[in-house]
Amino acid sequence: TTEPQTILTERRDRVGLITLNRPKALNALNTELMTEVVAAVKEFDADAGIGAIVLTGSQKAFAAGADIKEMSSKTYAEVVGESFFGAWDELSRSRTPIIAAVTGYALGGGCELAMLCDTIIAGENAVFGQPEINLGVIPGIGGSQRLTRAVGKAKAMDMVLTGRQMKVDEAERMGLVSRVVPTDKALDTALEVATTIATKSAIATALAKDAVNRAFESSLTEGVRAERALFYSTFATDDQTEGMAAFVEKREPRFTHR
Ligand code: CO8
Repeated sequence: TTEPQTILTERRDRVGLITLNRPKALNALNTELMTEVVAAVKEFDADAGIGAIVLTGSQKAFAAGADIKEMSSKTYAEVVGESFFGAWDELSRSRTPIIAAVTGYALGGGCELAMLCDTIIAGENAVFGQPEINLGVIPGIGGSQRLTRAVGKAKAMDMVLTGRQMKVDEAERMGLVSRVVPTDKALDTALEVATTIATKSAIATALAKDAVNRAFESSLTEGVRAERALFYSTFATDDQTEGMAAFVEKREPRFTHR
C-alpha cells in the first residue's frame, strides 16, 4: 500500500486520528482525499485496538468544500457515471464513533463531512455554511438532509438558499455542534472525548451509536423497539457482566470488548 498524500494518520493509544492535509487548497475535498479518508476510516474501524476516531483539518480550514477546480469541468455523464463523491456515504457505515474537530472553514462538502461524523467539537473560529448555491449547484454529500435534521427546516432553508456562513455561536445555539472551545483547544478536546469513548466497551459504543442513528432512520415506535432489542443484546456480552459487577464492587470496569 502507498502512503496517503492528502491526509495524515496517527494512533494515540485507542484513538485513531485523521488530519486532512491539503493546506494550499484549504483542505478542499478532491477524489484522492475522499479515497484516502474513506480507506483510513475503514482501516481504523476494522482495528479492534481502536475505539474512536477523530477527524480534523487545520486551524484555518477544516475543509473549504469539494474541490471546485476538480469539479468545474465535469459533465453530467461523468458525475453520474463515476457516482461522483458517492464513496463519502461509506463513512456512515463505520461502527467506530467518529468525532469531527472543526476549526476555521467548514463550508460545502466540508460542512457535510463534519455532519457525516457522529458529533462535532468546534473551535471558536469555526464557520459553517452550504455555499453551493453561489456556484449554481446544491449540496451533494448529504447537506440538505443532515443540516435539516440537525437544525430544522427554517435554518436549513436559510443556509442552503442564501449560501451564507454561520459563525460558531449560532451553530452551537442550533445544536449543530456539541461543544465550543478555544480554537487552539479544539483538537485536544476532541481527542479527550475520543479517549473517553475509547475506554468504554466497544460493543456498547457501536450499539449506542446505532441506536441514536435509528432516531433519524425510523418512526419513534420502530426506533424505541430497535433500541430495546439492542439493549437486550448487551446482556449477551462479557462487558455487561463486567460493567455491572465493577459498579457493585465499587471499582473501575475492565472492558474486554467481548
Ligand atoms: N476548491 C478548490 N480550491 C479551493 C477551495 C475549494 N472549495 N476553497 C479554497 N480553495 C483554494 C483557493 O482557490 C486558493 O488557491 P490558490 O492559492 O491556488 O488561488 C486557496 O485555496 C486559498 O483560498 P483563498 O485564497 O480563497 O482563501 P481566503 O482566505 O481568501 O478565502 C474561503 C477562504 C472563504 C473559504 C474561500 O476560499 C472560499 O470561498 N472557498 C470556496 C468555498 C465554497 O464555495 N465551498 C463549496 C464548494 S462546492 C461543494 O462543496 C459541493 C459539495 C457537493 C459535491 C457533491 C457532488 C456529488
